[in-house]
Amino acid sequence: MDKMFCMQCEQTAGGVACTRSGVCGKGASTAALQDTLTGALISASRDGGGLSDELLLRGLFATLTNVNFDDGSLDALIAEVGRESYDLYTVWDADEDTRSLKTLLLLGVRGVAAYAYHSFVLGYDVAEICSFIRKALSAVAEPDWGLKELLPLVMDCGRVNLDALALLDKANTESFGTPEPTVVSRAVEPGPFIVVSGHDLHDLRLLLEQTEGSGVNVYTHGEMLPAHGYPGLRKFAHLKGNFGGAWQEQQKEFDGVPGAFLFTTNCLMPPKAGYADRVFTTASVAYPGLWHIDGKDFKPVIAKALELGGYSETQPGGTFTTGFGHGAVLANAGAIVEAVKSGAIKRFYLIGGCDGAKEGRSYFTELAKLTPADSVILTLACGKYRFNDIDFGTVAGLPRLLDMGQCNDAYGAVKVAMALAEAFECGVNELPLSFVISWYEQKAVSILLTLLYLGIKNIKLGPSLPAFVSPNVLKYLVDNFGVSAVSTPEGDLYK
Ligand code: SF4
Ligand code: SF3
Repeated sequence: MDKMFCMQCEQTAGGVACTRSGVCGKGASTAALQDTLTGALISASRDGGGLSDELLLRGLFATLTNVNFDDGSLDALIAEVGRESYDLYTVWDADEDTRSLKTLLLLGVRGVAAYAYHSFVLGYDVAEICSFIRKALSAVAEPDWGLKELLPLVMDCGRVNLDALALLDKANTESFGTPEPTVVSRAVEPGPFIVVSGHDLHDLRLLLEQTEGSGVNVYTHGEMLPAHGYPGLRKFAHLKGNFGGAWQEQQKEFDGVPGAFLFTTNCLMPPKAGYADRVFTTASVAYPGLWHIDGKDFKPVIAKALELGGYSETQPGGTFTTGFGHGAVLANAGAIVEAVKSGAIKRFYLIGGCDGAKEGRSYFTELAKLTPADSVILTLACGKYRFNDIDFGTVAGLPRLLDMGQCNDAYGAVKVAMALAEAFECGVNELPLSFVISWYEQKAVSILLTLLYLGIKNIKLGPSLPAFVSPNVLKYLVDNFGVSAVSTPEGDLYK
């Protein structure tokens, strides 16, 4: 099987589509199986015949970028769904506007599904969210639907994603407490250790419980960094700190490291021979040859960490600060409002979203560095690794850089923006607030749709615009929302 068509992420080949193999490392057979799985989920959504919410979400999660590279596990998922697959090439071959809107909808619900899955595993009711996902998947297979029918559904996807994010915010804070500002060490202590990557806090808690008293320390990686802010997770003394930097550095940073790695969600890169024997996956993540943990018994990961033994001496590192979720930021709302009124704070920048390997992403570092001393940078998701090791100083008694959490915590940024608008009795678009969003994978697509649903205008999107946005759909986004591609850091500073 050598035919594939995938344009779902920002690094798609030539800015158009991966058609022979994925820039992410995904092979053509894997891409074809992900299409078959998606098609089977579409068929199941159309026939209304009792596909469980859990399988719907788990299946969609397996199609996200940098999650599942394993044909065997995708085959098993397709068999579990047990439906004849709707042929996605009828979408890819449609006229460009239909293809664009159907793709936006499909990728949007992939993002929604990922957020809902995290709530589901914490025991929260995702039935309403799943019912929208089924409706959206059904729409992808409507042969005669065009702009008139699809555009409202695309916008509605933003609304449902807001619900999914709000539910996840509730699930996380009820399960682990309200995040508190926390300084996180980047040093690695001597002795055996496990590094946990991805977004799933539930998996992290299970691992912390299972490693308690074992002599194995636990470190976060990538999007797991904000876990340190939660009282219910930081109470584990062996949750020591954060390992490494941006996800796209993993092939360099993991090489030869004497610890075990556990991926709970994206972003997994194809592992190199120098460390593949110590990488484990769970939930929707899978890669051929890696040990997959089903059933959440992490004994093999713990055994591997003990076998490798860790470092004999402390590996030095600096610190990161995290834990400025909406709870912590809004606890300072009075001081922030006063600082804006007195002129001590003149502008807020929301610089957040995904990271990635492209050179153009240095834009986000440069922009953050250029922000003036009387401004606050709100950030979230893994794009922050472009600048979270920089000391931006303080303003009005607060750090200038406030890490609000994972992409999963985007609801917090929305809440803060709404609270500021209320305090100043204006709309969000009237606030001195710039949205500069870096995107890479499908969760960022769903967040963009949420920001549009909320009527937020003049979002800067980068490092490039999605390949699946047709000229007409782009015109709609520009005319109605002022969405634009990032230009230069200097040029975008006050826009
Ligand atoms: Fe290409 Fe991105 Fe699809 Fe991977 S996920 S095949 S890099 S478009
Ligand atoms: Fe990052 Fe992969 Fe999107 Fe959660 S971890 S934001 S890219």
